[in-house]
Amino acid sequence: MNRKSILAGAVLLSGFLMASHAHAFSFFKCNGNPVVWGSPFQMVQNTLSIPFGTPPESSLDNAIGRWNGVQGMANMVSKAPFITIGSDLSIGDGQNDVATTGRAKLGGNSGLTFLIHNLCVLSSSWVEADVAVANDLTFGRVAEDSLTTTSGRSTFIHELGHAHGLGHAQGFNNMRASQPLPLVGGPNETVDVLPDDARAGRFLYPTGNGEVNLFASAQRRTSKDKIVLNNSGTITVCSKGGDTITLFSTVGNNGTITATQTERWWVSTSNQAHNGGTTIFQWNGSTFPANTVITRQVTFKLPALPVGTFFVFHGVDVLHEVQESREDDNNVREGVLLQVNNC
Ligand SMILES: [Ca+2]
Ligand SMILES: [Ca+2]
Ligand SMILES: [Ca+2]
Ligand SMILES: [Zn+2]
Repeated sequence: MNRKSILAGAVLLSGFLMASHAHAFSFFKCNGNPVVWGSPFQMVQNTLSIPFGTPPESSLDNAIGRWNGVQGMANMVSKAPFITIGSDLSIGDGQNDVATTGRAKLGGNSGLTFLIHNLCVLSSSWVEADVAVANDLTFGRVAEDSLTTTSGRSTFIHELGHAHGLGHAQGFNNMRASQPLPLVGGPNETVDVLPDDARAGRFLYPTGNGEVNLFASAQRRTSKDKIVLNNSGTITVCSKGGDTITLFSTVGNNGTITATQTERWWVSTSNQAHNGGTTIFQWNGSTFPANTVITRQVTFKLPALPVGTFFVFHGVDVLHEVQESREDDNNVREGVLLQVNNC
């Protein structure tokens, strides 16, 4: 006998209580035991709504790859070698469907995951997870210095978190109940599993392996639990140098190991100067504990700079002191411009 649980935005209908672990992440529990998949599960792609070779497919593939990329967490999710072509995903057919569909069918949500579990006796496990994402979202790359509430990439990573058995948790993470979801920096993929999400995955599906990774982000979580840009607008300064500026700066550690390294802030007329540029400040020896996201206000005096308009970058481990699982998320373009006037 199976029971249905529906995870919908912030609405939860379930036979189980959600358990919060230590700080933030949450998961389903049966008789004190986490409800998990007994073995890896396959998602069946609906190619009518997620055609091969399209941005929705790359968003889905990215979400699968990012969850499986968490070291210390077993690879649980993959795509089935077969597809469906019907217009609706069927719930309760024992097959894990994934599709995009009209938002109205999702109760106005960006995504919905329908989870079915075995009857809870002493423990229980998942038997079906159907994932649907609204087809009015945008599925392309999300700019690191933006705030988006319409990203299919972010939504897929969130819904696949539910498919693993995670509930909502409010933090600088993908399992937040509401958009925007935070991003990592870098010129490549900006949607990734964030520290609290990774910790949850390692808790439910542990392999015992460790991971080393830091990243920079152009977003922060405020004391009122909003995700906002660290910096925005234009800061005007004098070319002779000496002006003091203050920047919010976010570093996350989604690995399992505390890392100490060197951070740098720099400017460039290029918006793709993720390396190089003109250094405006460097900070040696800052430490970031495992599974944390830390935002600080950093205040420093500017050097003399040429007249012009510059993009502002912030990087972590800029001296390559730490070998990481991902190096392409270390340097972020902040959402602010520096206007240097002749004076
Ligand atoms: Ca199904
Ligand atoms: Ca590194
Ligand atoms: Ca990194
Ligand atoms: Zn959700």
